[in-house]
Amino acid sequence: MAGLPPGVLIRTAKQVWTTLWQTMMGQMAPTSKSGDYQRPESEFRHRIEPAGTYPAAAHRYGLIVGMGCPWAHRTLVTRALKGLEGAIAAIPVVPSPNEGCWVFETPFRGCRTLPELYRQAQPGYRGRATVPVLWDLQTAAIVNNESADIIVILDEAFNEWATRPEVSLYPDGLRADIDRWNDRIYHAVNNGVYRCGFAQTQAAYDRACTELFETLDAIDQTLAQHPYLCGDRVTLADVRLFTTLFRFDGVYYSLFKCNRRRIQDYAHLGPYLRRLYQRPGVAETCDIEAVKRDYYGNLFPLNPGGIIPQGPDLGYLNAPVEAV
Ligand SMILES: N[C@@H](CCC(=O)N[C@@H](CS)C(=O)NCC(=O)O)C(=O)O
Repeated sequence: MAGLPPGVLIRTAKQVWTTLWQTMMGQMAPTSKSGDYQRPESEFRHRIEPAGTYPAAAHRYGLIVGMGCPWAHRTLVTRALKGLEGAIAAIPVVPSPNEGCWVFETPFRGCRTLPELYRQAQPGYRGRATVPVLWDLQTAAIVNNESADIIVILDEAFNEWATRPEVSLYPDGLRADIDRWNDRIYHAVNNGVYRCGFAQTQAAYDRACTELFETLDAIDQTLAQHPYLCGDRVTLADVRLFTTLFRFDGVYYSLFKCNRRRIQDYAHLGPYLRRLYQRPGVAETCDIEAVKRDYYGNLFPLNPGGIIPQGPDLGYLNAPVEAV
């Protein structure tokens, strides 16, 4: 039988590893003094406007997306719900585990990596090269790199080319309600799972995890009353919640330690996730194997061995759903 390694080895390895871990986590996940994860602000915030620099047009814009990323996924779900797949291209990137950045599947405008493209579009750019990007193919410019803006743009600006223009995900009458859910869900759920996973102290993790599950419980109660967050119709609040819920049982539950409960064990959240998943075009935007590969394979400080777990079984998402 192999014995335990001698104490001195454990102590040395722990010390070295902890120092490295803190350094890498600091790079990957900027934190406040108390160890709470803080997400950097997006820098490109232009709009699509009729007489502006970026007017609406078919085939002029593309979405640079990574399939694992929940923020990029929001834009693909919105594009699908509106039926904009034919008018707005998706330009895929995949994470490079050794370089810590996104790389194009096939070189794009002579660039191999996304940071190169950001610097081509804005010489001297030193911020993070994140997805999603709403990219102007005509002028080779970054229109916007904030998913919260891009989904509003996709909802409003391209109706002329949408196969489902009647779908309005941010209608005037519901905006206050949608915004209220967005604020709450962003902090406690969308970013909340990252605050759990990237916490660098026990207290920061406990705060994030408690808030996450209190919010999920409250949402579950709301969904007992009506099928979507704001009533009978799907809105951008649902789109924003959906991409986190889709990743929850497969990744956040284990890798980010969000393991008080699985989504599929909630009375209403599980059926809600399935209801959204089965809306036309949405399942095609969902690739759980890519999600698992991207998270488990690339967040080295959280999973140094890079081993990708086999489960869970998400077959319930394909089970028959009540009329939507
Ligand atoms: N505020 C951005 C956040 C996007 C974001 O954090 N994307 C991550 C992937 S999940 C990314 O591209 N990270 C690359 C990096 O930070 O270098 C949004 O919602 O659009």
